Amino acid sequence: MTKNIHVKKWVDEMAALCKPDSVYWCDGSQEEYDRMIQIMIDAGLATPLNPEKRPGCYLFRSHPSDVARAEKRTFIASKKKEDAGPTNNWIDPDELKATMTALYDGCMRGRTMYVIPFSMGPVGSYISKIGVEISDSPYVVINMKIMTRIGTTVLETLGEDGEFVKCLHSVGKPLLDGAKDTEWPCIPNVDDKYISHFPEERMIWSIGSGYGGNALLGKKCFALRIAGVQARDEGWLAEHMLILKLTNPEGQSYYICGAFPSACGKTNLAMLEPVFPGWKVETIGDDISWMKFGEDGRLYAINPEAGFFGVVPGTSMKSNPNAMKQIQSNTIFTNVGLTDDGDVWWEGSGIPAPDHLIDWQGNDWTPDCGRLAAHANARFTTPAAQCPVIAPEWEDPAGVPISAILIGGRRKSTIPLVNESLDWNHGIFLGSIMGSEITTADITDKVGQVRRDPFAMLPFMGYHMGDYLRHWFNIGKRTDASKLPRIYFVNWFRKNADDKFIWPGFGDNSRVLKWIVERLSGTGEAVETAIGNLPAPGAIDTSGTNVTAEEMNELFKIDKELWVAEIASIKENYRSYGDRLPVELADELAKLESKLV
Ligand code: SAT
Ligand code: MN
Repeated sequence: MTKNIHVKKWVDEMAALCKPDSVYWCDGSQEEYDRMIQIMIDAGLATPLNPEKRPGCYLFRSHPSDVARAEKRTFIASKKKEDAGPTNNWIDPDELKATMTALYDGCMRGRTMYVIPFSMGPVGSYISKIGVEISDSPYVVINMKIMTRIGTTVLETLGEDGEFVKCLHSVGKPLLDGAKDTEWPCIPNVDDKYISHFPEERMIWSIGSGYGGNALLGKKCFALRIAGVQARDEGWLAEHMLILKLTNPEGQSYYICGAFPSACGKTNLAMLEPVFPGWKVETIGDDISWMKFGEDGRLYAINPEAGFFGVVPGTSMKSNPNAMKQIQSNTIFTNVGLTDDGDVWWEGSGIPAPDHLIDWQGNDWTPDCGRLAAHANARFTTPAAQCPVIAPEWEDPAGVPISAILIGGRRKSTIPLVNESLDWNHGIFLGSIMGSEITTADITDKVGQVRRDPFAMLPFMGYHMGDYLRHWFNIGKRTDASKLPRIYFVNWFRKNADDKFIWPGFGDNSRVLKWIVERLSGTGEAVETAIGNLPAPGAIDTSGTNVTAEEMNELFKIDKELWVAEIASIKENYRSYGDRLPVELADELAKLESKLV
């Protein structure tokens, strides 16, 4: 329970609406975590893994309809439609509340309502913020315990009058007449799920899904969409970025953020093993960065999360040896294969497939059965503290000073391996044109076109994208230009004429990081071009790779024809911002056009 009358009043109101059998206030203890797991083992929803192979690990299988973020069902219900902007789904907040109140009425019958006080960021840090999630899912409780800091200490920090973000979540499946869960509870019909944000009220309402960002409301819903609005109003940045610490052989450390869309290897980059002796990468965060100005005028970042919710398929000793070690214990696996000896297996693990396993849908699986053992969006939830290369200062409440920001999507052409922005405004321009080519996996007729994903925030914007980019320009005006991080546009995914990746990626990306750090310290060589500063020939060390000088030229080739088409496509995208397009962006585009054409 709490002394905070606002929390108490809200919990009472939501209990009256959702009508749970009981209300339970989470204390955040290990004993409580174990009890939640036991409830789910007893219900057949959790499978303990073999303690000799994966101590403290459990496997869950979600409903096949509930395996990823539901973007179509994600709403920004600002009071005015134009404040949600062209990239968001909008419903009038009063109308949405009426619809959802009807859905919430009695939705927790037969269940326990868990009250989860949580802190995004180290408890008490000046950059941290507090939320309270109400949920009827013990799976949410255990995941929130790993992903955030939960429990009694958070309520104590909140005090009698502290501010908090209200996060209401229900799987939307009451247990009537003593019914028990027999499978993953959710609302199977996608169109009946809602993940709703009320930015002016700093409130989140979610119903119908128990998976990932739809249900762990501290993550994308709070730490990006709602915190984005708070950051705009309060003068800081809430970004979809990893945070890493790179130390050179001279012992100098640099803190670098990186914005990449989901499934572009952010977690891998955050714990990369550099190929050069004496260089070291340590991890601060793998997904979200909150940055505020310190007294010295520099931007300081914290990782608001306490765990990693990473994509499992493709994680291997080659792509991410540190994550492989990290998920050896105390980890929750969702939607991977279960081997006959009680371990987990997934595609792209680099481990030969066993002759038989139980797949993510609970069916017998053999290597020739033609189905995936693990769902493509299967996830691990694992404590950040367990990462073998976690930086000792990862929980420093003061944050870490950021020297550079990487940005990048998946582009098979046009965008070079790395491009240093000329200044802050040019960097924001590059951030605004980030994106990935639409692939056949996206099921639309726009295959091959670029979906612009500014700063990888497209699915995570809590307000108008044009206002968001304007906010970046405003941030730049608040300090000396020399104190702002430098912005680097990277692209690991450029392909050759045979449709093969030219750059090896993974650990070899440290070659690009090395050049960036050399630029920061003043030794790295660059040539200024129409699109930005590119590494001078030979400035990126490729010794020990198979990448030829010719391929390096290809990776940095500025193809005028492709850029003309690019500019036309950027213009079309900018038109969607209407009169909220920051004038600085139009200026940067005009400058680029005049330099190129
Ligand atoms: O499910 S989450 O939104 O938390 C993860 C992701 O899609 O990036
Ligand atoms: Mn993400």
